[in-house]
Amino acid sequence: KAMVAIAKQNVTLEVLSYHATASLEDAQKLRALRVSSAANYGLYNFDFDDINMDDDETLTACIRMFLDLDLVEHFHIDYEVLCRWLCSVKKNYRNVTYHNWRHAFNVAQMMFAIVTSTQWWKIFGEIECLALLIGCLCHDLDHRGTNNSFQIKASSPLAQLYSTSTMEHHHFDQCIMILNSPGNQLLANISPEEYSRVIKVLEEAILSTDLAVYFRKRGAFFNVIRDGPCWAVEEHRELLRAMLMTVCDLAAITKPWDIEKRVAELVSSEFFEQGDIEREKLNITPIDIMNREKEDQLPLMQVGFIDSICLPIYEGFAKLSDKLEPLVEGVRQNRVKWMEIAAAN
Ligand code: 5BB
Ligand code: ZN
Repeated sequence: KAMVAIAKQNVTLEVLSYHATASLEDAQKLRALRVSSAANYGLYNFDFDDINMDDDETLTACIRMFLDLDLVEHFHIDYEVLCRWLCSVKKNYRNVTYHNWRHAFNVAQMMFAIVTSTQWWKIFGEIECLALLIGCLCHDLDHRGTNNSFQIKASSPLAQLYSTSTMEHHHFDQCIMILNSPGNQLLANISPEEYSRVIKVLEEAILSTDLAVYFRKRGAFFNVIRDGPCWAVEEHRELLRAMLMTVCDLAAITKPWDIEKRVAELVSSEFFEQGDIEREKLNITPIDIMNREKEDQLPLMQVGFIDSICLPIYEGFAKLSDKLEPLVEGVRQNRVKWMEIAAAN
């Protein structure tokens, strides 16, 4: 038993020992920048695109979301701490092709667009809104561009630490580490009761971004939609929050074609890069989505992804609020585009 504990401790140290937050100087630079309006950044738009924003603008846009959801006032968040925390979160994303800071930022923007357009921020209240926004920004922290099954196959230290939802547990760990770092303590001024609740909702939110969790929970979610949800029931709200994380995480599939095409290429490149490592380092043949030699299958894979994963959840959400119908419409339009390309191949 003692030996297992020591082995576990060594793995934990290997995974978590390197950790760096942003400098006070980074925070002060951000603090001095002007924060534009949400409308100015396009934060209410479902067809939001970050392509023409520089990194500073992505950070000030995040500040705008915290301000407009009234989180800074309500939780007495110190403005400089918010700036430092945002810089630290950005810094703890790696320069991987898809699962980088820009992806996290886009996920948070979609959450903001959804809770404002539907007015669901009133259903969730400040605590859950805070947890959801932090959750979106942190949900892929320290992603290495490789998925859960890769961690298992490579017997990576992360897989030794967490046997299921491996990466998502790590993203949550990183999130907690930043929140506990001196100068980054976003939740320093809230009561112990509220703190516990934020962390609980935050953990559920980040762990829900594992697609395996989505598959496990979505049946219950569709039942709730069919029988009529009651937002006073915590179980229903919990399902809604979990599914909302998936909706925001996959939202590239709802966007105008030029955005969807660009993002799908990033996703695909990251998959291929994992496939290359699997071939070279693990001596295995990657599955089709990660196999460069099967690149021509991409359009049909996207159609499969849309039919099996995306359309059901976006259609479900459109039943909950007609404000969300544009998302379903976007998915349908992209399906037509991918079908056209598949037919031409
Ligand atoms: C998704 C679930 N996966 C475990 C097996 C493959 N499928 S899939 O057949 O629905 C599929 C999804 C196949 C190919 C895909 O992209 C090729 C470029 C996708 C796909 N996934 N397409 C997208 O546009 C997006 Br966005 C996504 C989500 C990517 C992040 C998923 C990360 C999960 C890590 C475990
Ligand atoms: Zn993600």
